[in-house]
Amino acid sequence: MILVGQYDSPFVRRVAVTLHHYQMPFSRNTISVFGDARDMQKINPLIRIPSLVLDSGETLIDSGAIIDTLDEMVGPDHALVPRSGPRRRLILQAIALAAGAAEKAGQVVYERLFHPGQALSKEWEQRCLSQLAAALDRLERQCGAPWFFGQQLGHADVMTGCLLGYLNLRLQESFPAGAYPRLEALARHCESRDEFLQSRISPDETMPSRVQ
Ligand SMILES: N[C@@H](CCC(=O)N[C@@H](CS)C(=O)NCC(=O)O)C(=O)O
Repeated sequence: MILVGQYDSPFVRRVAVTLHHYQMPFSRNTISVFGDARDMQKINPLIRIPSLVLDSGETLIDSGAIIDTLDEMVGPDHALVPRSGPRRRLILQAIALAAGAAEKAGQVVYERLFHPGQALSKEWEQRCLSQLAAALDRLERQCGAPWFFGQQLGHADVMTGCLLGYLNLRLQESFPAGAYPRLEALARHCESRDEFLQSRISPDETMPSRVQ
């Protein structure tokens, strides 16, 4: 399998963490959505990451849909979410909140990249930042220990851990030290795991500082 995208994307990273956790071998294609848009579009018409190219040649897009397939491949005894029931529902809802927060954070980062200075829409930036803050407040209230839902690592931890890694990298102001103690503990816990260490964001996987 080939994972397309760079680890400074929380969505690519969550797929990488899951692949490592399931001990599924994969190689990487680290082309950039901004620097290599034309090549990227041949893989995903939306020019978005992640994509996962299966050994059969089939290409999957969207982290949630990719992980759904990985769960099926690894089987229900090892998947990071139960196949059915209330716990599955709780985990999927926490993922929706964390993934939505990651999208809001990304929109702030993109607004600042594409519309620097006077062109930046303060209203849009503010709206996204307050949506992100409200999602973090909710996640903080729901978050357990050591893992989001108790004693076992699950997909909610993977998505939330990747969200927090992204905020630390690109939008530190929205995740200041001391503001979200439970999430901070979860982030530390995640980043000390092998799956996360193997999917560490490398210094050469970066966004451009400007786009034309
Ligand atoms: N719902 C998608 C979100 C993916 C996403 O937002 N990817 C970003 C990188 S973090 C991207 O491709 N951005 C480029 C663009 O949207 O033009 C998923 O879960 O895979």
